[in-house]
Amino acid sequence: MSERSHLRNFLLLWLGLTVVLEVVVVVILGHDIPPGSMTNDTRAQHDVIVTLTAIALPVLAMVWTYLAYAAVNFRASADGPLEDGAPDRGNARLQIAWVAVTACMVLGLAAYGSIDLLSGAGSSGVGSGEGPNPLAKPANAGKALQVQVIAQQWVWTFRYPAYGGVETPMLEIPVGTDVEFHVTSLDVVHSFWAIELGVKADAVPGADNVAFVTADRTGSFQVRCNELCGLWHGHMNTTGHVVGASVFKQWIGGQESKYAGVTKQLPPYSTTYYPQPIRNG
Ligand SMILES: [Cu+2]
Repeated sequence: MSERSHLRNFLLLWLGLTVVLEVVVVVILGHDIPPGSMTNDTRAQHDVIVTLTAIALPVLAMVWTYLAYAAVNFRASADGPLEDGAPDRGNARLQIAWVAVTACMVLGLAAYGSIDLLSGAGSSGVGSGEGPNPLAKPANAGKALQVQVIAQQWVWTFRYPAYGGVETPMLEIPVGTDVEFHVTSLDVVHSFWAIELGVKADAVPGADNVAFVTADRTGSFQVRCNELCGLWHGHMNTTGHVVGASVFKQWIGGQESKYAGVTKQLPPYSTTYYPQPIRNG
């Protein structure tokens, strides 16, 4: 077979596999690609992951197709070794095409990411901790419900400054409301990962790490520590809930009265806490 027919066959197989993969992975399974669609942050992350997957599939298909095509066609047989093709050294057309296509992909992705970052359109920082002064905020950030996430070896507690500074081991947030997490730690570095909310923010002692989220529907979500933080790191899990506004009001009222005695003993609400050794230092 001539080089030209090999090239044509390879391109046809590559195109075919790419179409099949794009249909199966992006069109049919795309909806189920994590992290789901519970919040504005997960929707933004989902769109990015699907886009990146769609771009990566042709590259994957090319590698797979070439490997399979070469294994089948370019192998020695019982009749003797296979005649090798001409070396591609100095093939300017191939080199230019290779550099141009990969450069377009990389620069295109850089533009896509930069535009999304600069416009901040609906992404609100896509769930990452942005430090004490977030650049990407929701439109009504001033009215967001503040929830302080306090990490320590090896439990999570959540403080609601708008409700008398009550601190509870449970995390509930109201649906359809902008929530402003203030993530911090009392001892070592942890990471607050609310999986189905699409929120992941480092919890650092003495730091106030802000992450926004707005949940679109009610349901539960997992909270895990995502930074190795000691012996029981793997045990640092809890389940949070997104609930209706009236359920939230009732719940937080219950927490306020349940923990009223404890709340009085707590240090005043602060966006940062310093562990004892640092204070002593
Ligand atoms: Cu931890």
